[in-house]
Amino acid sequence: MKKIITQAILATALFYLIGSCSVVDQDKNVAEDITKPNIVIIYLDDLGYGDVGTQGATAINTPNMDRLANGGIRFTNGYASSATCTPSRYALLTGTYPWRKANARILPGTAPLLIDTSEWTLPKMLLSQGYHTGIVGKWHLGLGRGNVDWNEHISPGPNEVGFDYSYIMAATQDRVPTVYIENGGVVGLDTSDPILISYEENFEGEPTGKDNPELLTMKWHHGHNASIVNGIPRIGYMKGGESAKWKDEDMADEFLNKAQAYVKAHKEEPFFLYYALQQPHVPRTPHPRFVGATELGPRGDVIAEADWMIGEFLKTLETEGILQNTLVILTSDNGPVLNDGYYDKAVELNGAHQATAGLRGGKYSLFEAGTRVPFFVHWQGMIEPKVSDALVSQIDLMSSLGSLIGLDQRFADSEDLIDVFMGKSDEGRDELILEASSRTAYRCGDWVMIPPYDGPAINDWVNIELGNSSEYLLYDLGNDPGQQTNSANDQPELLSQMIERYKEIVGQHKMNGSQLDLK
Ligand code: NG6
Ligand code: CA
Repeated sequence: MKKIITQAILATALFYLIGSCSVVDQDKNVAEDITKPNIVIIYLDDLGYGDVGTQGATAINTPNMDRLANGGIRFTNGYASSATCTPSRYALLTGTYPWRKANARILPGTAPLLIDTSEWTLPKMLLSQGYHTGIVGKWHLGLGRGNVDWNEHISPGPNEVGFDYSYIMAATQDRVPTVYIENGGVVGLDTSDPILISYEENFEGEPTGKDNPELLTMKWHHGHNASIVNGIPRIGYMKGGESAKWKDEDMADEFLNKAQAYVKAHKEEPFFLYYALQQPHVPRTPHPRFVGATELGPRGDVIAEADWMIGEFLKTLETEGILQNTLVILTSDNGPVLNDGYYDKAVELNGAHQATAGLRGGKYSLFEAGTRVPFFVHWQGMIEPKVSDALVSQIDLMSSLGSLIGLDQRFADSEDLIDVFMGKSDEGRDELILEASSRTAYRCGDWVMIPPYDGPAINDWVNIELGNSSEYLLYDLGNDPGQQTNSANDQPELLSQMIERYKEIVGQHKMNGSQLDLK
């Protein structure tokens, strides 16, 4: 009898739980005293939830990230939209779930622009409201229309989807072309030494990581065995463009300088800066002044380096007198990975450091560490510091920031959570779809459901559990943040309701068979 009653109570509770998941709160208001602050998104690449001091790291000092975390809202349930880069960045900039978009997966350096130039984007929205908009750092959303001539003006790109100014690397630090591109032009290019790029085949006579190990200063572990630039073997083949090639060790300073210059040039008008740092993605190449900053080797050192850059950047906002008028958001495009394809001692020197903060999985994974990332929102004088457990996603920034500056519009999958981001409410999302390499999972309240997927349970290269299983997985994150107990069998009703709602949202989205894409 007792059991039946308990079940009845549980079923009622589930009804409310699931019921609440389909309700979107439309009554969120913007505080009246907010007009048009500058907005900066500091976006790290592969920074884990536990890589930040405030969130448990002791082997890396991150005083500047801590300053943002402790002086603003620190979200404990803040998510990137995907467990890899391109899809997360696509979602951040469009407010659209990446699994809705064909080809929103890790892109090669030759991929065409993923964002349609007719799509609404975060920078376009801000542009339409009188903001100046800039991006400095990693792009990785494709360029051109499929056959880019790197020696001509490269278009469409960031400048065609809402950025007034762009200073970017095309894809990733480990992919060619290894050059900076400013407003569509390769920086420092000597036209008598034109750039040729291919992801299909090598150019005759060019050394590769595979065939010329003697030329390498960093060794590849998996992938990364094509063209060699600065002694580092990359993904993809490149010939020419010698004078334009970046120096890996200087990249962090280069992006910082450009970000600072952007702020100085636009401090008189409202501006939006998307400052997309390359750390701690591979290849990890700290400037010599950060080598040995930690005992974790290059992975720890580049996080210390990134932290320093963030500190210098904040100082610039301060000395220019605009820190109090600038909303700063810091987050990461996906979770952490130690060995992501080079021998750089990230695994060997890791010691007790927990980049995942004990969450399961990591980059590429549907488990929590794939997408639950550092997520801090800071606005000196306007946001009261606090820790919030509200469920928020980077996808929500677009509608929320629109709402902040007075727009009464919701974009795509982006919810208006401005009151949550401003610390006035802890009512975040009710539900969220998580994504990893085109596979999706469903979170509702504290519960997360991962449907069955083919494919290996672990990716041996990166040594990360991917979340593939022949069974449904169901976890109560409130009591089991490390996802150790699969409750699917104990909670059949909850499971079936969650599956139903999940299917309602993802619709025709391919729910099975997607594999980890490491191309
Ligand atoms: C993978 C790379 C990995 C990294 C990742 C993109 C191999 C074997 N692995 O394909 O090193 O570059 O793509 O990372 O090549 S992301 O953060 O930009 O999504
Ligand atoms: Ca990344």
